[in-house]
Amino acid sequence: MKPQGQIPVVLSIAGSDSGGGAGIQADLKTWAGLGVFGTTALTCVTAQNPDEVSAIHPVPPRIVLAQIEAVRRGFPIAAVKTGMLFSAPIIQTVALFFKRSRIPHRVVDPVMIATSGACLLKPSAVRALCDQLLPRATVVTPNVPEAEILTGCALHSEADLHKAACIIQSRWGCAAVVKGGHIEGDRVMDIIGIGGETHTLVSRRVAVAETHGTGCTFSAALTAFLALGLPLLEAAREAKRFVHAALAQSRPAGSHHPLNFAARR
Ligand code: PXL
Repeated sequence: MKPQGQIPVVLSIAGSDSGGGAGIQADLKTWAGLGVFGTTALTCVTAQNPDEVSAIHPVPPRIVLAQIEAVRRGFPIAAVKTGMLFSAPIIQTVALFFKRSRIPHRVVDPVMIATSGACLLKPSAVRALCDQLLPRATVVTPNVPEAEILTGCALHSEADLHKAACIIQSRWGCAAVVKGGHIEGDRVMDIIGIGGETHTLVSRRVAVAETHGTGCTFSAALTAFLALGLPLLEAAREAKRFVHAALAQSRPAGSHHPLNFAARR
């Protein structure tokens, strides 16, 4: 049967991961299976595989803007996500776009450090992220180390994650999904702060050798489900289910274990 009607268009403003597991590549692979049409504005070219980032080449902010504007002129963008933004001038460019464009769903994945340890956001750009982008986000999706930097609090427990989700909501007026994967335990708790309340999403921890790209994939899936019309809490629940299946059904690729973007949920 031929699908009917319009397909929602989504935009990723993020970096390229030559290893194919994270960044723009993860976003497009996620979106291909979820029934949305993915478009991109590349912020950085990175040379990397899951073990190392060996080079980062930022794209000039005017070229980032030109990509965004070309997509905007061509398509009605239902939802946008940001990933690796790297520098304050790129963040300023994206923040201005958020301010002017009024796209209904704006997901900010505050990417700072790769799982391999490489720095994906210059320390000097954290202020621009907080002051210019977060106030214009609908939802921000930090992991534990990112939430610690955003809130200035050490996070060790589920109660700490709830506290962080509350702080983010009240400080920047956006919803928050604080992902608890870095906190040890056989279950993974993600805390959603929305409308002044917090909710807990729980999944069984998958014993895996590699988690490279899980953050990008979660925020991409969240963006897709928002574009498809799900309310935020439901969209986050479905996005978590997507990442869990992609981890649980991972297949080896050489010595690596990339996410299975075509996993059955
Ligand atoms: O997962 C964060 C991330 C985002 N964007 C790019 C990356 C990574 C992690 O490696 O490479 C381009």
